[in-house]
Amino acid sequence: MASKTFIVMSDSHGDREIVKDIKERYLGKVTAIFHNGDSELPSSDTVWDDIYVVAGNCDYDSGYPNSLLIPFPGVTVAQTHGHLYHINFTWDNLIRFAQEGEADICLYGHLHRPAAWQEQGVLFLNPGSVSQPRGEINERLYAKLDIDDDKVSVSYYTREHQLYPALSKEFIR
Ligand SMILES: [Mn+2]
Repeated sequence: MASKTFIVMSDSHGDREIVKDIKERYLGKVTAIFHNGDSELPSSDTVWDDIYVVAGNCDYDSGYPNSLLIPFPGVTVAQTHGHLYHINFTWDNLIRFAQEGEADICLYGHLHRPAAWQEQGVLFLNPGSVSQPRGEINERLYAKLDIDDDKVSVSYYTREHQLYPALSKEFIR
């Protein structure tokens, strides 16, 4: 399969400018752009044209799907915010969601903390919050995934589109 690049953001909480900024920077240059929920924008907003977006616990607009399962050639992506799978308490439900969809990559958010980890052959990715970080990494971030046949490279970027090198990580598929 040809290599793919995904841009992933989450938890922008009303900050439309950063969603628009990231979209304008990457649209047409990457395979796909994702927002994992809690945008607090109307689902009809044109900023969502060409972005895969799901509902967060702060999105009261019923136009958003709770989850998406997107089969790209050679890689299937499962996307959800995470609150419906109670990820504050357990990973079991999120892992089951990914497995049932036969996903290779599972994108989530909700915790406002960047994380990339592999479990039972699935790569789980939280891009952190692009507007309201929590935890020890006090940086507003989004993520980039570079996907090849045999590996996935995860990197994080600041809102100024600077690489945040401490979080770069590579996973064998
Ligand atoms: Mn949130």
